[in-house]
Amino acid sequence: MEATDTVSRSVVNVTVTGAGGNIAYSLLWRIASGDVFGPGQKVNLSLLEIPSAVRVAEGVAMELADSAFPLLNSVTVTDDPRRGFDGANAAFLVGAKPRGKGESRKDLLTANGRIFTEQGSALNDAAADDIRVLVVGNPANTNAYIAAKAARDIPAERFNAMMRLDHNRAASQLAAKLGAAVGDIDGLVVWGNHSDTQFPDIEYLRVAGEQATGRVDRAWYVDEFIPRVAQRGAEIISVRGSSSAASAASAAVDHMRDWVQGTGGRWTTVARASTGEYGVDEGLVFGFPTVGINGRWAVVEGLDLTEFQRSRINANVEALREEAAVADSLF
Ligand code: NAX
Repeated sequence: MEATDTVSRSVVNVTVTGAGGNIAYSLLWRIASGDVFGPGQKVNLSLLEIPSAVRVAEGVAMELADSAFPLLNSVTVTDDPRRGFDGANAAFLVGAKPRGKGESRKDLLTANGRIFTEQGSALNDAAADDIRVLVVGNPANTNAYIAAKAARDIPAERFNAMMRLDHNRAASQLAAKLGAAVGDIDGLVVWGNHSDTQFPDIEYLRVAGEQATGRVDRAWYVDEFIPRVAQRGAEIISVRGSSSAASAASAAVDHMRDWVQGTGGRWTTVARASTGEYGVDEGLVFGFPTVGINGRWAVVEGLDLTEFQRSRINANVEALREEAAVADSLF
């Protein structure tokens, strides 16, 4: 079945995990209002939670009903992954186990490895052929790597990790710095991992169609912009008192909408399994410059890389290689 089929179905089946959490509380309303699949597309929502939070998800489902969305065909709540992903055309994997006090990165990967193995396997058994999976829960890149591995019959390219929030943060910072409209920013990419090593890259930046890299002060770019984008999540926590939720949901909407409906030639950042592009190890879920065409992603290829770019990209390859090695050793 062709990937573009999703938009032509009479009803699209959409699963959201972590449905009782903060991001879902914003994301579900945007899906139900038509922001992802279009203003004429009906949706069935399946809310997947862990048993202790099913009651919360049921309350969320009640509020969705009270919102009387004309496009919302049905809402179901479950703690059974196979039921939750039954017939799914799109899945937002938002729920994950956060790092507890004193837990190492390996502990975090182990706990999430279990969740994403189970969900990958359930997707494999239950989802529709045109399934698109967006992993939001952290560590997003490696969780997507694990889920893709567990879903043996689903092509790995159908598992993405979300780096659109990093991309949107970078675009917004650049627009403010250059006095430009954020909608005029293009040619931007955030390479690598959704973590501190991520590399927001302005080497190909265009503003309103014009090459604009030279308009950005190099010292600001290296010393302020890159670390600010990479640490924006921590900055939001320190100011707001809790982690990014509405902006993360908005980025998830942007990502899935562009996957289904295309980017009209504009670049975005998509983290998905490398097929060896730019020397990135095959299989690592890596943020690349990407365009969306006819329901599919295409990595922007053939870009020349400077030494600076190469070293930043390599730092991400090494970090993701280490995470993948831990994940591989667990299963
Ligand atoms: P919350 O703690 O508010 O909600 C998470 C929900 O997931 C909880 O209701 C929990 O019961 C549920 N859950 C846990 N394990 C589950 C499982 N196995 N199946 C189904 N549901 C499960 O977190 P929230 O603020 O919504 O954030 C969710 C995830 O997004 C976190 O892992 C967070 O780190 C990650 N983020 C990722 C971002 C990205 O750019 N990729 C940015 C925002 C956010 O930090």
